[in-house]
Amino acid sequence: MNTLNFPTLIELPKIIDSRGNLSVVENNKEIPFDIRRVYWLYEVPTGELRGGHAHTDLQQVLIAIHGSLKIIVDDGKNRQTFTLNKPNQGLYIGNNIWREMSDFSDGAVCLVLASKPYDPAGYIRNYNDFVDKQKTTKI
Ligand code: T46
Repeated sequence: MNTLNFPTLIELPKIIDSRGNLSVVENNKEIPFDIRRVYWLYEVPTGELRGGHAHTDLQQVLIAIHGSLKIIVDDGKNRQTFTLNKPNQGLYIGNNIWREMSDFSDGAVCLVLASKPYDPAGYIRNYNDFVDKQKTTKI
């Protein structure tokens, strides 16, 4: 399975129509994995932070289907902040990436497409542990 190294933006189809626009994704087409789980973040209070963890074996694509949010992604060496604010753009996040979400706009909805079912044991929740693990992980 193709696993990209650092998070990257994916442009999604936007089918423009006078009746309203439509975007679509399919497994292994726009989304580089089989979608096994879908969840969404919404009604996030102003100033609230989410994330603050990494996954050893989980690929995800985040789409701000309404409003906007910021997301910091970090592989233990490099750190980048993305702003998600288009319903036809997704952020692909592969394995072993720390993520922190903030600055949710009022009414923002973030859809997340995930490659695996929910597994609480698959989270690394301490940043120093994550960085230490990255130093010993072969790429
Ligand atoms: C991630 C970012 C983008 C479930 O029961 N099933 C699920 O599939 C998920 C994702 C969460 N939960 C429960 C576990 C917690 O009791 O929902 C609660 C909130 O989860 P969490 O604090 O992990 O939510 P976020 O927004 O900090 O992180 C989530 C994902 O967990 C994480 O994988 O990458 O969104």
